[in-house]
Amino acid sequence: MKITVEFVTSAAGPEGFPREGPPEVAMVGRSNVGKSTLINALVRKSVARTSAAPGKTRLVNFFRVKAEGRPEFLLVDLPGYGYARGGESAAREFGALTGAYFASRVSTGRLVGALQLVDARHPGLPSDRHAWAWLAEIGAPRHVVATKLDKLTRAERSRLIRELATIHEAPAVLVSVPAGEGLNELWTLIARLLKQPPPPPPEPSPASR
Ligand SMILES: Nc1nc2c(ncn2[C@@H]2O[C@H](COP(=O)(O)OP(=O)(O)O)[C@@H](O)[C@H]2O)c(=O)[nH]1
Ligand SMILES: [Mg+2]
Repeated sequence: MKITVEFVTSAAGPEGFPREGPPEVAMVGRSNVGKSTLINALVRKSVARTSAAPGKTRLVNFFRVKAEGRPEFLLVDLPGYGYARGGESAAREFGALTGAYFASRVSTGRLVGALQLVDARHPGLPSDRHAWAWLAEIGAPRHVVATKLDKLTRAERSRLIRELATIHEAPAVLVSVPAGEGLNELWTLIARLLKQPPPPPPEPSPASR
């Protein structure tokens, strides 16, 4: 499968989000969970900046991806949440920008999938549960992807699959970038998302009316 990818733009706020373009698939998750690494592995090119030091991405980065014989889409690298060292204000800032992204994309129907990445070693972290519930509340089409599968033993993997199914009430895609595992499954999921029309936007909540 031939894949072409190009960086589109970085946005520090909603005014920087692209106004038009193909449907979007967004990677969301804690800092350091492997969002950028997974984007690079999917497109087989180093387009997204990865870092061993968490808490670096404070921008929403958009990449245009076209795989041979498949519809074009934007792959979106969101700022990580749940990282404390940046302090209270950084946590709020991450939350605000990611929140603004989903609010904008769900209401316009541009988002066909929110891929929530969770660390295979730590299923059910409070920040991940909170994000998962929040995605449901705003009506985002959500899917769980467990990263860093290579860090688990075989027995731990079986337990992880059961735990994720209980916590998220949905099947998870399990990936390891160094082992090249799960990438085909993820491409299959993305292809399915692109064929599905996005769900209608949710009713505005009483608070936002
Ligand atoms: N062992 C292992 N390490 C990974 C995997 N994916 C990412 N990492 C490492 O996790 C760290 C954070 O990755 P990064 O993609 O920058 O995370 P982000 O903050 O979510 O974008 C880096 O040191 C990566 O090399 C994986 O599947 N297996
Ligand atoms: Mg990143």
